[in-house]
Amino acid sequence: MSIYNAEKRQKLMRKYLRQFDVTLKDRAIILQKKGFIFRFHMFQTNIEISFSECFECPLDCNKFLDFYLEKAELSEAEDLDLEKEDLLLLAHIKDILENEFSLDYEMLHSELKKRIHILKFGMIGFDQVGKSTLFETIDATPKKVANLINSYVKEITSFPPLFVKIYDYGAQVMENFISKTPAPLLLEKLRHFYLYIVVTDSTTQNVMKIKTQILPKLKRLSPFAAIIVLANKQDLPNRLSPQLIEKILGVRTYPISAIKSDSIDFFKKLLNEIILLRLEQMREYNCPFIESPSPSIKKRL
Ligand SMILES: Nc1nc2c(ncn2[C@@H]2O[C@H](COP(=O)(O)OP(=O)(O)O)[C@@H](O)[C@H]2O)c(=O)[nH]1
Ligand SMILES: [Mg+2]
Repeated sequence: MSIYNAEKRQKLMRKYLRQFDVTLKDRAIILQKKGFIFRFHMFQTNIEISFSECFECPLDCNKFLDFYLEKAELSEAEDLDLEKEDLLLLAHIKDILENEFSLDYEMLHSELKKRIHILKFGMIGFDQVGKSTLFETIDATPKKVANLINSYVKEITSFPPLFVKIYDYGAQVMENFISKTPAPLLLEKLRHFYLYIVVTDSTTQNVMKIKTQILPKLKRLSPFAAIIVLANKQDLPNRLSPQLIEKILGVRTYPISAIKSDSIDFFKKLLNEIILLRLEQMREYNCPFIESPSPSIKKRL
């Protein structure tokens, strides 16, 4: 599509959209209905649906369900000069506003709520730096991640209603991620994380590779995700100090030796603190999807 065409299409769409109760933000078309936010994007064929309560909430959960636009009835009055895809998008907008949109709203509600309660943490780093050694210390049964070689997930369920999934990826997966042409499926799977735990063996070479090959990619993939660095193998000689690594990477860095029990305790405490902080933050912003904890849970925390 030429720039001229895109501009012309946008202009026409904007003109036509004036008659509807929608908000326009750049190329996004946002409408609220039945307790949900529907976000369309001009020239795209998907809708993102989230809870109305999440609209303009300062927390960055970024939880929505993606649907693809199916066929819709195009009325003859709407021929205009619009392209077929734009007419389809408009037809969907109209359907939603007029309650003609066929969607299982109950399913949508429960599915979205489930997503809001899930926090995804990813162990990221090159081969042999200690990711799996740390992952193994988490008390939960590992499950294989579908479609990814040598990759496992563990689920932490001791912070209801939050449900934390921690992922450990195999060497091939990480190789693919840092390659020039990572698989779209992998990028999709690595998106929307709450936290990336980047592990380094604390050598200069490894830290520099993280700086140039991993961090920029993670930031592009999930701009809202938190990132921490674990400066591992501090027991070995000639390792960079966590202070220096933090300075080089510009990311909060913690020193550890994954083969030592005090480091494992520290790692587990760190994860617990991060989960608790998130829970507190959600309560502070009165997230309606976080019920107040029962007295027994409060005591345990
Ligand atoms: N000396 C030392 N060895 C470690 C440390 N952490 C992990 N290792 C060893 O480094 C190797 C690679 O660890 P692994 O967890 O499989 O790395 P991964 O490829 O990042 O998952 C194993 O032999 C571990 O025992 C550490 O802190 N110090
Ligand atoms: Mg591993």
